[in-house]
Amino acid sequence: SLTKTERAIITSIWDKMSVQADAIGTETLERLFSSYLQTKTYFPHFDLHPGSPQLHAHGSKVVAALGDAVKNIDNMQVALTKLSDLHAYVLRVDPVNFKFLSHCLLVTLATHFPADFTADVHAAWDKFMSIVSSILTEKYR
Ligand code: ZNH
Repeated sequence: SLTKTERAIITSIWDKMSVQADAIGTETLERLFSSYLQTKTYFPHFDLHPGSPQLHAHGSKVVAALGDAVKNIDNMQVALTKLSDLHAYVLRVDPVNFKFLSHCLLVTLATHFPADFTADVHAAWDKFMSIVSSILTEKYR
């Protein structure tokens, strides 16, 4: 689980990214769909061209969900229950894709906040995203 220092790092980066949630979520998805083409297969009903309204809307939702996790950092499992059910039972996203999405978010954070993105910040966010990802994939058979 996350140390006190890691929690502080995650919260402080969240404060910066929350005010540009749309831009960060959209860029994360643009990077995901251009680097890991197979991830597009989960969104046959979306217009996935860079900057599309659906990309913006979905990117904002994903970042908002990360915000819920940050705000409930001591109780993430409970906060993410509904999303965990959705990904496991309805969407059935192959867990490997969570690693790709996490990577794309980290790259996006690094480009938006270059001065903040130290090795410690990188490591804390990597750990946070792997905890969120394991909660979202833990109900898979
Ligand atoms: Zn997911 C959906 C989050 C990952 C795919 N998602 C979703 C949502 C959210 C999320 C919030 C919305 C829900 C509602 O509406 O209710 N995700 C998330 C997160 C993550 C994720 C946080 C990580 C960390 N996903 C993911 C992946 C994938 C996905 C990796 C693949 C690739 N999702 C998805 C889909 C959907 C979702 C497909 C649905 C969409 C629509 O709208 O249709």
